[in-house]
Amino acid sequence: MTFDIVTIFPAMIEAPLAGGIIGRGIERGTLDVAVRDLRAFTTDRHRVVDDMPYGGGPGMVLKPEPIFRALDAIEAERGTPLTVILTSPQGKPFTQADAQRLSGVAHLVLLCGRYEGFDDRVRERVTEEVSIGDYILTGGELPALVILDAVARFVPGVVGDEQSVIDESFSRGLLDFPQYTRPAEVDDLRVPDVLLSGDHAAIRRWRKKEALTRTLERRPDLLAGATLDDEEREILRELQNGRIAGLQDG
Ligand code: JA5
Repeated sequence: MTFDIVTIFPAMIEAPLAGGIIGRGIERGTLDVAVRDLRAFTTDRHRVVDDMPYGGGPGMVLKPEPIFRALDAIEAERGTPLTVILTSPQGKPFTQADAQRLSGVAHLVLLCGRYEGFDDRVRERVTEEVSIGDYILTGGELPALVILDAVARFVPGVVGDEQSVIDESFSRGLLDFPQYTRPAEVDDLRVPDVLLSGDHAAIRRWRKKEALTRTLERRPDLLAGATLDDEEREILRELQNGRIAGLQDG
């Protein structure tokens, strides 16, 4: 899968992509990321990419022509109509389902905003406008990296166990249960006894209870969309009744 990322800060994109699972995907050729410096698509001596907003107001707006030229160049090079993603707080919330769906597109263009954002006419060339959360950032580079990371995980060969990536996206809907590794005690902090018990049924039930407890406390909105098995539904009922009958450790 190929990504073209258009930015005025190429180093902000290149450095984080050098390491980790995504970096390995690029090294192997499973992923191809082309970082495009927006200033390379200016035609003036000072390589200006921004200008004052019509109607007045604070800050600057990204000029449309360099972006149109960048998209024309990418389209000419790739030889296909482009799928262009723009990140902004005005976009539709970007979800795990979006990440999986977009991983089926051979080639994505990510436009990184700066200043007060884009001249709205750029949206004529945008396929989808997405938000990664309800907060303001100084630019679209970090959201572009977030989207690339979430999408690239679904590309076959990027993450070791492909099936587990797919399974995760279906079976989740609850927050993860707590994880522990050795040692069994550190600074007086003990791993829950049930995890050392060897009782696999008890461990499974404990993990379900912990996942449900976390979800109920932190993200109750997720419960409406979660697929629960019979045991999880029973545990949830008990938690909602403020009871914990029949459970170890809690
Ligand atoms: C800021 C110029 O969903 C959170 C987001 C904040 C933000 C995004 S997405 N893009 C930009 C931007 O600022 O382009």
